[in-house]
Amino acid sequence: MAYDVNAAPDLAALETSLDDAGLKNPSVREYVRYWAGITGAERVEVIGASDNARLISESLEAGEIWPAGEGRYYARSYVKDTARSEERTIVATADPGDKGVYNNWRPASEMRPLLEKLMHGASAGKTMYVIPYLMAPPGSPLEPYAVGVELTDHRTVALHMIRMARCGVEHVNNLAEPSRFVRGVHVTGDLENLGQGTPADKRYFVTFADERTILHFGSSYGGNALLGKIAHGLRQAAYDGWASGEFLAEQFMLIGITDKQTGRTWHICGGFPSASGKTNLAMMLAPDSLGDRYHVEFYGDDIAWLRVDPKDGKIYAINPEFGVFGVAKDTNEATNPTALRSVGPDTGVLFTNVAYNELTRDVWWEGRTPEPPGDVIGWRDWTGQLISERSVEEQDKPWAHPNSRFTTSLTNVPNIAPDFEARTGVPIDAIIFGGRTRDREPLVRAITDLAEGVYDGLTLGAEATFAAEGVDGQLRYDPMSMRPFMSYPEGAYAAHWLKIIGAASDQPIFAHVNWFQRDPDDGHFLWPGYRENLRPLLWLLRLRDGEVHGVQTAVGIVPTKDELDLDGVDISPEDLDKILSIDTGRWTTEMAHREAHLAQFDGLPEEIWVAHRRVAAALAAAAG
Ligand code: OXD
Ligand code: MN
Repeated sequence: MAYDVNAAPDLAALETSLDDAGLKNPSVREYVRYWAGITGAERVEVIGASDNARLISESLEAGEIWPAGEGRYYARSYVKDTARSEERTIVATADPGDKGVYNNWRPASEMRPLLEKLMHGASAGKTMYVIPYLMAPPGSPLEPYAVGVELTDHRTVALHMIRMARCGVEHVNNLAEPSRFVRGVHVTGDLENLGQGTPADKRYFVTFADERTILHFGSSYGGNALLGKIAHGLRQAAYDGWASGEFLAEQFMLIGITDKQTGRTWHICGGFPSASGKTNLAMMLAPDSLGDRYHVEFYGDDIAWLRVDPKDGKIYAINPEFGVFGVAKDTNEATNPTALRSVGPDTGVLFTNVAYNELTRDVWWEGRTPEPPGDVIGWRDWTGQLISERSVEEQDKPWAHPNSRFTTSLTNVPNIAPDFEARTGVPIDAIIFGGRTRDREPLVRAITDLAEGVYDGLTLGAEATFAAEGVDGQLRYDPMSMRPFMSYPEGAYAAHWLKIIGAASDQPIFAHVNWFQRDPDDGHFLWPGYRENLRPLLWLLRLRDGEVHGVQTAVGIVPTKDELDLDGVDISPEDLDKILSIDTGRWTTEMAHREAHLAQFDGLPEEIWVAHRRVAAALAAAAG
């Protein structure tokens, strides 16, 4: 590829900088030279975890971040740059056969020149940070898929990467194949002139999946800019897992549950569409009445890679990440005390777009406490406006952005599993799916058949704001919670799931869970949720172990009332009946929506259609 010497930084300085950092991998060096030339960055700096303290000081000094208490920091993003942009996110490859329903596929030959043009000279005057990283516990059998190098021209993005991934030159210096790493280039661009959300939008977030190259232009927000996380950890890894036939990469949380009496630990992973409580579940503590017996361990809240170990035929999962990029809104002592401990003093946490008090250095977000701080002196909202200067019309605007975040490393999570860095990952006993559904979905229904479990994942969804769109009760389907991260066609995706999980001689149990059923009359939640969610999970594990049997229904096995340990739970008998029963009428309506949803996917394996027809027939039989 051409190397634009004229636009490049001082070449001798570049080489010295790579030498000084001990960056030895010749392919990485070549890649850095190439992109320094394209982007025109003024200087290049290789960084790793050990640079954190220095980068924090520089960022504080430059006014890019502010102190938010002892060892805690705060940043604001540009006001039009606060979330992932699904419309501007593209998977580009050479093969039109890679086009799916959700992956926004475009030819790589069209996208590559476009991105290079947008990035040309776009980092002039800036430092390009070179961040070698690993998206896996070191030594993992999946390590060859986990090595990457992100180039970013934004220092706060570099600070996020240090928290979210294992970063340092050691991850690229001794590769068996020096050119085998994911190449990620992040160029912020002129945020104030990118036309975000307008027809003239200039942003592009492209994963060139068959080239293992990620080029993101036009945002410094986490999901668009931390390339190790979503672009590599999900889109690229899902594609690699499929192309190699070796593994699955999913937007899944991963937890362990230990029975302190027997010393046995089970592991559960699972997918939940956004705003369905995935992080709260992943960080859950045992309820007080079960705390003497059970301990819940945290592995990860957002991504799991799954493979079968040929030695014992079990499915093993890793969390490829090194941190949590959690939504701040509604995080409090009741919903997620673990998250609050994880962002306490000296955790190095980085808050983004929450409200900030410039005098006390405190932070606040909606739901942190029932009411915002009474004394507004010093408080600024996420846009930087003083609360005390808000006009009457502005009084009701949120103080924090609804997508405001905390970024903290796994080691800050108080109940992090002792073996979270296990080379092999941990064996999976159960795979669960759960949406936010106000009726129809029971508290838990277990599925013991693989194709039916995959079918359930493919028909996962969450209630959208259909009040506005007038399609009451219909889900926004989000297959396996991967809709925004799909990188190859859905039919092939389903087949790959059947192949990978089908190869395990020790099959996990599947389940669909729902914490969000409501009373149709007064709207109250029928199940208390949060820590109590451990109870249906314990039932599921006991079902897998043959200790309980539940009741077989058309859509899976549900617990009997006495099989659920409800000691200390405040729930009325009527509500309990409701969340353990199947509304055949509502389910029959849902089946028609599912059929239309699945029919979009070319080449969906026949096993999935068989599962669909079996459930439909069982519902018809139950309806009489
Ligand atoms: C997401 C995230 O956008 O994890 O899903 O940040
Ligand atoms: Mn996520």
